[in-house]
Amino acid sequence: MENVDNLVLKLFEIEALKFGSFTLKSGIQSPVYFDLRVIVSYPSLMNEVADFLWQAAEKPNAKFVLLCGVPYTALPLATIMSANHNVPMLIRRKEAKDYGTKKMIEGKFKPGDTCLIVEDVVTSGSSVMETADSLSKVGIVVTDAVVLLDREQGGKQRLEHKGINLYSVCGMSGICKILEKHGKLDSPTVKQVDDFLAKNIFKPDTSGVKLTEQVSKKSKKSLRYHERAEIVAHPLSKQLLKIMDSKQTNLAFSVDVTKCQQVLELVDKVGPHVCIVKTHVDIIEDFNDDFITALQKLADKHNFLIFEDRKFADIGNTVKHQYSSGVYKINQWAHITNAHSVPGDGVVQGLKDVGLPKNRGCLLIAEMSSTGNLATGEYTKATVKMAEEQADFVIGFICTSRLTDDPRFLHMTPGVQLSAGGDSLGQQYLTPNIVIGDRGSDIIIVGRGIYKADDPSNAAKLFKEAGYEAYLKQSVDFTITEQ
Ligand code: 5BU
Repeated sequence: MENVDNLVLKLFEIEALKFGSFTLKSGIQSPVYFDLRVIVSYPSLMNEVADFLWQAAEKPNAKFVLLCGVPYTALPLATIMSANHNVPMLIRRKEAKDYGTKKMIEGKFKPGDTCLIVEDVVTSGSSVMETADSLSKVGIVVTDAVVLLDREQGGKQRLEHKGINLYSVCGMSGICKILEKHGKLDSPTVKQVDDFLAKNIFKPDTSGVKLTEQVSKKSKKSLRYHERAEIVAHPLSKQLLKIMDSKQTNLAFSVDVTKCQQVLELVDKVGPHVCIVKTHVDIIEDFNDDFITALQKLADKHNFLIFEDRKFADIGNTVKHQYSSGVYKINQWAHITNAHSVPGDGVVQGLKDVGLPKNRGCLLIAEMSSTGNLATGEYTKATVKMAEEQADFVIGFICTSRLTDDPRFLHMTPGVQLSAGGDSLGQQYLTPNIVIGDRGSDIIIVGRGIYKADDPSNAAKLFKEAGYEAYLKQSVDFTITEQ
């Protein structure tokens, strides 16, 4: 077994460790970049790295009966460890598409099994956390993770905060020392790396906080959908952001008509232009289970999520039943639902009990579009706090403007028409440009503006274009690299 100095020198030689000026995924300039993807071209080095990883986890006595590599670079490393030490492996699917119908974890396991997560580089720790979240959703226990290179930017502490010990083969400062000792790095570069580390630490607790600080310091703009899709932890948010990115739309269609056939016809016409179809199933006169099957087929055909606008507002025990039983059994088919925060966080907890096992997500109603509504000020603030505390299930808000810069939360705004105004019952309308561009929301929710139009498909296309254009103006496309 060679020592760590030799390993670091080899990684430097094959340019897996690079020094210079790099734009990271977050938009931050970094003097160092680790690109471990290249090691697949050096099989004997891969073997060595796998050995180092095994030792790093074995020495402190990490407890595990399974291994799982974080896709993609760590997959071959975990495979070698698994084969060499005869420890079964799991594969976590990276793609969120079709989530809900496909298994996210491949391989054999039983609830309570312990699993070691294997990773190539840790920065904030969010990729390890995401993998741990997916594993724990199916009952696998994760207490340990091992990484080849720790960028020493707070990832270890953040993981510890979540109950995961991180063992590393080497850290950023150790790497610099070794390379300096062997004449590969000069001291100004080492100093630059030290300065960078001192200023760029991810704080424990809220994922994405550091990133957001950086983004909002640069501008008040938000990240592009594809960048947010990489950051968010909830698979549904990921799926939604990917749909928004690929279909170039931030339009949710509120199909508030009262016959199944009408709903289905409208959704089939409008489907190509939307990322979400929002229902009020309790206004449908001839509701039946076949309707749901047909709606799900349209969701597959046109690639959108279904949001049942049920607005739960009772104690946890009651909403749990309202969400999963009765005629509508909402948790069985609606990807997203929503709740008022007025009962306190028991409402979220109750919904979560029957929603999370089905990978559902919930929006909290932090603000409303109707005139004279009481969801303002301290109520809105407390709702945001509630969402932050239940971020494994709460994926965002119904609101009239952006409430937090935390990129995990999706802001969805009803009360949208192509010109501002209102109806006779208190609804107030703003335009897509105001909602997305000026107020920084993410998704426009449009009902009558589409289904009352002479040509609903064309109306949806106009909303889609207006919303997407506003988004392009108010978001920033950072150069993407892997870290
Ligand atoms: P409209 O036809 O575009 O006005 O429909 C708006 C939809 O959004 C409708 O289904 C409402 O129930 C829903 N809505 C809203 O308008 N305002 C709110 O504050 C909330 C929901 Br919460």
